[in-house]
Amino acid sequence: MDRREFIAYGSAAAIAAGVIKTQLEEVAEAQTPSVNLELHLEEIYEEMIDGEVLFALAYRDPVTRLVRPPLFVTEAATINLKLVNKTRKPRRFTISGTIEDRFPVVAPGATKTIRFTAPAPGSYIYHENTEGAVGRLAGLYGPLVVMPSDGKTAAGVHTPYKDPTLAQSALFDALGASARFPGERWRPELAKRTRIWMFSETDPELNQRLERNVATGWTTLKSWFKPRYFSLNGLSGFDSSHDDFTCPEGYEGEPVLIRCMNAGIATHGPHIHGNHVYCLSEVNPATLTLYKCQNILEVDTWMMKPLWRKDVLLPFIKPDEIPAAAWPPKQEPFPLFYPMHCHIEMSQTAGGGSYPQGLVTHWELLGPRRGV
Ligand SMILES: [Cu+2]
Repeated sequence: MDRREFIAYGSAAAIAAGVIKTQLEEVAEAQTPSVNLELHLEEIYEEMIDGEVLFALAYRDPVTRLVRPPLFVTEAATINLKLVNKTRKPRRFTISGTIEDRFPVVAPGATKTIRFTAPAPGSYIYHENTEGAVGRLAGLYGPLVVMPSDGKTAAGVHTPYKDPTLAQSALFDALGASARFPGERWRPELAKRTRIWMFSETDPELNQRLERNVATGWTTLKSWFKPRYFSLNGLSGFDSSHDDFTCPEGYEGEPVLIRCMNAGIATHGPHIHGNHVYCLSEVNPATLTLYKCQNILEVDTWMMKPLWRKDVLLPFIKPDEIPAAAWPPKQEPFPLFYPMHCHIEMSQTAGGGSYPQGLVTHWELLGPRRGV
């Protein structure tokens, strides 16, 4: 494979072309108690939003060719994960919030299958950690989503968690069954009702050191790392704002779960317009282990420190700035577009100043409640 092909496969074009398995298919496959997964660790070239082409690393699904593929599994499933290290350095797989050196190092050119039990239902980041954050900053990361085998509330309503808390149950029970949340329940069987927002950032200096295969300086990384690109699901600016896998869209009353994750080393503050979101799960800052919220906050900005995961629910209700008497709007045509942008402003640029080509996307309210 030549350099040009690497660039093509690493870009959003491969995702948009529909040559990959949909998330829905992956969800269906995840129902089996034992899953065999395979990830190849590769050296690739990736095009940044301003046209700059950088050396990078990535986990790749060898079948779909998708880089940094989301892995969907069911709680307590046995996962047999075959790792093929095609990079020039030893690599160790790890999962956020678990023991750092739990899995063996895979030598360059070697293949190893590791076996583990899926952790508790929730959102996780799989990544590489032989040199601290270097592996994931160069692109060796991806989302691991664990779904419950039975996530229902006492009232029989689906949630993404095992034994949902009282607050979580109250929220999910109210969706589609209250004046505040008219419409539908959250529907786990529809891929579009769940989105993943994975944040990261890139400093070309680090990528160039890796390409030249010289010392990365990883022990002092925090003192010199200066990101020039900020990404959402590996995309930035215009690309992340128009990506089918990234932008939540739907009609009024079709709530979407957004699994936010931060693979980088910068703290991010996603901020959303149109609707507020409800925080469902967070991580313990010291251990990075997940917990389900006992008290659900309604927020328009939420903090994402390195390796944090936070699930939030975007309710898809009538935006507050539109008076009830003026709903549905007649002068402003649907769809209504609302931005999500990181409120830590350095992340809104690319290449040191090109705005707004950083960590940004939008969500689309396609129309009023369907069928009523
Ligand atoms: Cu704003």
